[in-house]
Amino acid sequence: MRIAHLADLHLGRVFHGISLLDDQRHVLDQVIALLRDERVDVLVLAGDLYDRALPSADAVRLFDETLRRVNDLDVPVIAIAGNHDSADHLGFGAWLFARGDVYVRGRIDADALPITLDDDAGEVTFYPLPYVEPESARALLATPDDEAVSHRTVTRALLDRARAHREAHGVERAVVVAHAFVQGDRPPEESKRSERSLHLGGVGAVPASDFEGFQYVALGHLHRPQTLGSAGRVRYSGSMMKYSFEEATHEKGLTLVDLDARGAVTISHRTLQPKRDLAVIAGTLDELLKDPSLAAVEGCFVSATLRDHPPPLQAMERLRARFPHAAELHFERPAVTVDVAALAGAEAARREPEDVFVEFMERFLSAPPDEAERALFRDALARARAAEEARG
Ligand SMILES: [Mn+2]
Repeated sequence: MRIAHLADLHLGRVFHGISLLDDQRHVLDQVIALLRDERVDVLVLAGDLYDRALPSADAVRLFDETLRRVNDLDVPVIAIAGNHDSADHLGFGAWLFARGDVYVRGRIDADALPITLDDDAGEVTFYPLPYVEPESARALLATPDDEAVSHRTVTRALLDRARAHREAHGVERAVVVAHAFVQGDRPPEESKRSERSLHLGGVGAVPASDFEGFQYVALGHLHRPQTLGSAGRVRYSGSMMKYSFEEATHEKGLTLVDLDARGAVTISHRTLQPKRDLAVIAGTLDELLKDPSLAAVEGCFVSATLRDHPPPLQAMERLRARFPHAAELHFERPAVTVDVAALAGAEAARREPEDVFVEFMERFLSAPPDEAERALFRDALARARAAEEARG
């Protein structure tokens, strides 16, 4: 059986105020082509299908359209909720969709039943572990009130349930689909910005060894594609696209898993090309606007760090003349320390405000303000004082 493992679609994501819907459609087109050309038997979506619990109408339409296109290829879909999804919204009509080979698992209650598909060698059973807040799993797991429930205890309970089912039904080939923060031997490099705080202080982590004994574990949540554990059967496909500048160097894609008759797996990563890639650039504004080697990233979402000193005026506007999708702008500060507390403290109160201003400018910009800047400051000061007096 050939499984396509895709995760963290985050449909409807807005990136620095820009809708990514067209970019997402562009990548999903490639997913559809891949399912067809690579003769995939089942598509697994390991959570965070949507970016928000209440996705926009456009995002819902894109997912609906995608399901239809996959269904037209006669490829079954197994999808679980991630921490960005609403389990109940995602679970709507799931019992009905199952009749069309679309198996959606939102909640972890009795509805989160395993799914069994056939290939020439027999049956393969998929155990869905949708994301769940530990506290809301308390009743279901019958945890005593005085006992803490963690992501790990919930995951272990659900895996126990899967193992019990497997034993009772003599399941030989079993695949787990989960959305969780799973840790291998080494702590994963992961962008914190692109994830909600699922694992503050490592509390939410589940060791990869908890998943032992299954033929494959299709994970979602961490955005960097990575295989955990020595056996190579526990894997994050990574997110469908780059969703933060920390992911700029990731190679996004989906994982193809070939599960043979005896339950051995062969894994390969298939790259998905973004419509607009992400680029992180640095230099003076002039360099960035003229450097011919940056022609390749003109169409990218750009995060720029400017080394100009002092920072240039209207920097973003000027940057966008060449990089229309410039999204982030940082200014590299020279290595000076400004003791703001001292400048604003009791000693400063005894000095002339303009002298404090000059000192601040000297330290911060390594040059004293010119006459025009001094005039601007005096004007601002006069207006601030007038406003203060008016208030009485
Ligand atoms: Mn997630």
